[in-house]
Amino acid sequence: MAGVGDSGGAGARSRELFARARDVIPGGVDSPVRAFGAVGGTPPFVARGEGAYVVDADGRRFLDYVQSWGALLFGHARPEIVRAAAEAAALGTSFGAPTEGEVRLAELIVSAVPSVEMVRLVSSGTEAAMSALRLARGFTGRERILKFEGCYHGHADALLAAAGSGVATLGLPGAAGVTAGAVRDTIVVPYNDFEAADAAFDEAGEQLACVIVEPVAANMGVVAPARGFLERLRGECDRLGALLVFDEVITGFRVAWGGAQSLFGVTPDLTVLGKVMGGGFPCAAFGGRREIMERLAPLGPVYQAGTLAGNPVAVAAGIASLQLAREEDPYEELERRAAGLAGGLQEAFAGAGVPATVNRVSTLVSVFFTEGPVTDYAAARASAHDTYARFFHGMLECGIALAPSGYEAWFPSAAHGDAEIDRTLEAARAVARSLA
Ligand code: KE4
Repeated sequence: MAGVGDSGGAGARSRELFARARDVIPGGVDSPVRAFGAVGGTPPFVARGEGAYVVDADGRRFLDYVQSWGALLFGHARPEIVRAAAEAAALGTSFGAPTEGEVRLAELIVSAVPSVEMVRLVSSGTEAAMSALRLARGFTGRERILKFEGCYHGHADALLAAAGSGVATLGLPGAAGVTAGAVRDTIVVPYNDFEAADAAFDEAGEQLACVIVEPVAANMGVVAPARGFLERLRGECDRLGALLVFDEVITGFRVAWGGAQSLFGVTPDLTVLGKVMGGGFPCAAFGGRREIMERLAPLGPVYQAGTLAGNPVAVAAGIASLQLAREEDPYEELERRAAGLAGGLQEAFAGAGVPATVNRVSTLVSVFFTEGPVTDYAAARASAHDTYARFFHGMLECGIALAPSGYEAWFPSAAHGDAEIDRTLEAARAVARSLA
């Protein structure tokens, strides 16, 4: 198996595939951030994954920190998850009828997430966030929503205002095709900005249906909630009769078994989930208090549906992923390694005299090339993303695949052992010196 070959770009097979892909798929990718737009070069096309590693179409092996954008808490192709999906598929891939697996996955989620009494399974985080928003509006009878600049909740129209992740990566104004009407009721303020949030609460008043927030921002890079910030949102929602929605698509089952809400002790009214709960398959969810969830069709008037919602193969993988999380309880070890990684990265940049801020919350890490601190989207945006691109390619040449954007998190999995962390830090020290 070839090692990492030439500098900075993909091998011949990936370049050939990318050329073919761009002929039939816009930008050659099925999700924009994968196209390397922010870092330049040609994306390696992945042929297979194994634990902490991926192997590309040219046989080059990379230590992978993308891990399907955080969906793989146990690394690529974890045998228990693969076996569960394969066995389920052999019994039929989709029925459009209720199945036992959906009940078991829903019971697992209810047992894990403090605020969730009932849950509805869907097929993507976007669908989960969009549906939670509609449910909040249906339950309260109100129309306005508050979101935070740099937070990303998928690509539903109302939530694409000032979004993070790929929208920020590509510097898109607010995503063309989104009508003024679609975002008219969306108020956007900076993350961690108490004054701006208070002003928004005063402006919206009792027109406010909900606040939707990433309890740990991970789509502007990783940014922790300021002390008291989540509590402020909780208190204001209670005062106004609005719902608090935590988007835990990334943090759910990633930062703790009970998600960020269990870490910070703030209980939302609705929770959006995805990624880890699907084990790498299209399976997401939204859930919350029974009185809210029972407004959903077929019980209530808020409509939401999906042909492949609760798909038996995806659900089998999700159950396997969550059973591993509950039985192996990887969080303490994951956090120890993430802390070692973050500390080592900060030392590498300091040692090379490169201005950098490494943010870590629990098991989530990201690097900003700025003196810092980075506590909101403006600071994340002001960091040197050209330097991030150089760092990205330097690490890729060392066989380490990071997110091709400075607005994303690093997702070390349970398969990233001490050897992987040490190898990452050795490479980071070398690349940091090349940045100075
Ligand atoms: P999906 O529709 O991509 O499954 O989930 C949307 C979503 C919702 N909420 C949060 C907090 C999210 O992070 C996401 C999606 N995450 C991005 C990566 N930061 C997905 C990667 C991509 O767009 O390709």
